[in-house]
Amino acid sequence: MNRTVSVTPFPDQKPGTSGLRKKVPVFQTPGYTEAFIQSIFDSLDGFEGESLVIGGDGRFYNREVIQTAIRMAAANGFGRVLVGQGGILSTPAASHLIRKKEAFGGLILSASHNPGGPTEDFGIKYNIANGGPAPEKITEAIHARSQVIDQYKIADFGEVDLDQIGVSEAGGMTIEVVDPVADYAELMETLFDFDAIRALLKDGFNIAFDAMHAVTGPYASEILVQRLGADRASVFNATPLEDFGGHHPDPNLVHAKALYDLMMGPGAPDFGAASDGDGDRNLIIGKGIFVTPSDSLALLAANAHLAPGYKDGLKGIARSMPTSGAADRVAAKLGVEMHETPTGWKFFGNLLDAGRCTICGEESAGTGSDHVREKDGLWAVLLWLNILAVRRQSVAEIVQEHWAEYGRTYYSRHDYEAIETDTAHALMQALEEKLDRLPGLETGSLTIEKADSFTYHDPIDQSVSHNQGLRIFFEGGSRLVFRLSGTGTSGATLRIYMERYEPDPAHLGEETQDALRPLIDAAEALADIRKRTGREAPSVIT
Ligand code: VG1
Ligand code: CO
Repeated sequence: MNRTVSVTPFPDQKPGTSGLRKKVPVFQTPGYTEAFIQSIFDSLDGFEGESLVIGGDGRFYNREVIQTAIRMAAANGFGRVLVGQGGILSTPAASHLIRKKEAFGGLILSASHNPGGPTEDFGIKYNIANGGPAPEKITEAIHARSQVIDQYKIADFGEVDLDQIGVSEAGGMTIEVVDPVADYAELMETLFDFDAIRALLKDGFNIAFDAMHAVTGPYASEILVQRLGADRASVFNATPLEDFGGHHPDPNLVHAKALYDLMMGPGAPDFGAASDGDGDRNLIIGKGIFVTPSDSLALLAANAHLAPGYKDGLKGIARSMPTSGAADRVAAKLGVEMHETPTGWKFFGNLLDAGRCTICGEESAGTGSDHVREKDGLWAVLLWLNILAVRRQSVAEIVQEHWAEYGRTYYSRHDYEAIETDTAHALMQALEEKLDRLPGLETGSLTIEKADSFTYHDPIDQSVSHNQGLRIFFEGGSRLVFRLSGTGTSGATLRIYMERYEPDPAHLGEETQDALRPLIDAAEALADIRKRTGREAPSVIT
C-alpha cells in the first residue's frame, strides 16, 4: 500500500558542488530526507517502470536512508531498484552500474571526504542516465521544488534485506541487491593491462593503499589483492566503518598523514595511494615524492596511451578552473582539445558525452575518464600502476622527466575552514568589487595582468554558469584563485588556489610553499585574509 504524507518545505535543501550535504541530525529531522528525495523525483520526467540505482559509502545513516529511498521509489512508480549489497556502492561503481544496467538514474548517498557518524555529515546526490551528477538545470529544479513541496509518497512494506544478494518484489517493484564490486572490477580489467601490473608486483614492486576505513576497502581488496596479487598487508584500513574510524576520509597530506610519513620514511614502498569516503578521489605518493593532483592529471594524460583502454590516444583533456595549467601543456603537445570547467564533476558530463575529452581532473584529487561519468579513485591508481608497469621507472623518475619536458607548475591550495558565512562572503565581495582596478597593480615582486570572475559557457548545451571563482593572473603566468566551497556543512570554507609555472631546469626542485611565497603574500595583501577572518594561518594546506 502506498501512503501520501504531508510535509512542509525545508528552506535549506539547495544542492551544492556535489549534492545536498548536511549533518546527520538534519537529515533525521522528521520528513527532511523524504522531502528532498520527493523533490528529486518530482523534478524528473518519465521514470515510470524504469530502474533506479541506490547505494552509498557506508557511512552512518546509509542503511536507513536506503530503506526509505527504496519505499519511495516504489510508491513513485519506479519498476526496479538496484542496490549495492550492504548498501555499499562507491561513487564510480554507482556511475558504472547506472550506465551498464541502463538505469534511469541513481541516488548516491555520501558526504565524500567529510567525516561520518551520528553528529557528522551525510549527503544525497542524484545522478542521471549517463551515470554522472545531475547538471545544474536539474539541481536547480530540485531546489525550486523543495521550496514548495507539500507531500511525499512512500510504500508500506517491511525492511529489505540489503545483505543478501538476490532479487525480490515489494510494492509492485523489483528489488535487486547486487555485488557492489564485480561489475566495476570487470570494467577495470577491460581498461588496464592486469598481466603487466601483476608482473610488476611479482617482481617486488611494493605498494601501499590506504582505504581510510571507507568504501574502497572491498574494491581494493578484490582488485589489488585478489586479481593483481598484491600482498594482503598492502591494503590498509580496508573495512568500511560507519564513522571511518573517527577520521576524515580525505586523501590529502593532512588526513592521510600516516601514508605520507610511510612514503617519506626509510624502507618506503615504491608506490602509495589512498582514496576518500566514496571512492572517487585519489592521492598518489611515490617513494619520497608527493605527486600533486594537478601534476598527476598531466602525467596520466601524457602517459595514458600506455594502457590498453587508451591506446588510441585522447580526444581531449578537461580540468576544473582552479586546477593547474600543467595538463594544458600536455594537451598542446598532443594536439588535442583542452577544456576549463567550473569546480565539480557535473560540468564534465556534457564534454564526455559529446566525445570532446577522454580524461578529466580536479586539483582536489579527482581524476577520471570517459569509462564512467564520475571521478574515480581506484581507476587513477590502476592507470598509474599500468604506466609504472610499462615504463619500469620509479614515480620520482617519471615525475622528474615530465617536469624536464614540460616545466613544473608549483601548486598549492590553502583552505580556511568553518569561518563565519558573512565574513567569507564579505571577503569575496570586497575582492570582487576591486577586480577591475587590479590590472597593472604591483604587489610584492608580482604585477597583476588581469583579473575576473570566472563564467563558464558550456560548449555543448550553451548553458552559462556565473560566479565560479575569482581569478587573478600575474605577468609571467602565475595565478591566484579565490572560491568558497560548496560541500561544507558548517559555516563557510574559503579556498585559495596558487600556481606558478617554472620552465627553468635549474629551479625545478624547490619546496612548494617557498616557491609560492610571493603568491601567498599577494593573496594576503589583496584580500586581507588575516584581518577579516581572524585566522593566522590556513586550516589545511594541500
Ligand atoms: C570539493 C572540491 C571539488 C570536488 C567536490 C566534490 O568541492 O573542491 O573539486 O568536485 O568537492 O568532491 P568544493 O565546492 O568544496 O570546493 V567529492 O569527492 O566531495 O564528491
Ligand atoms: Co568523494
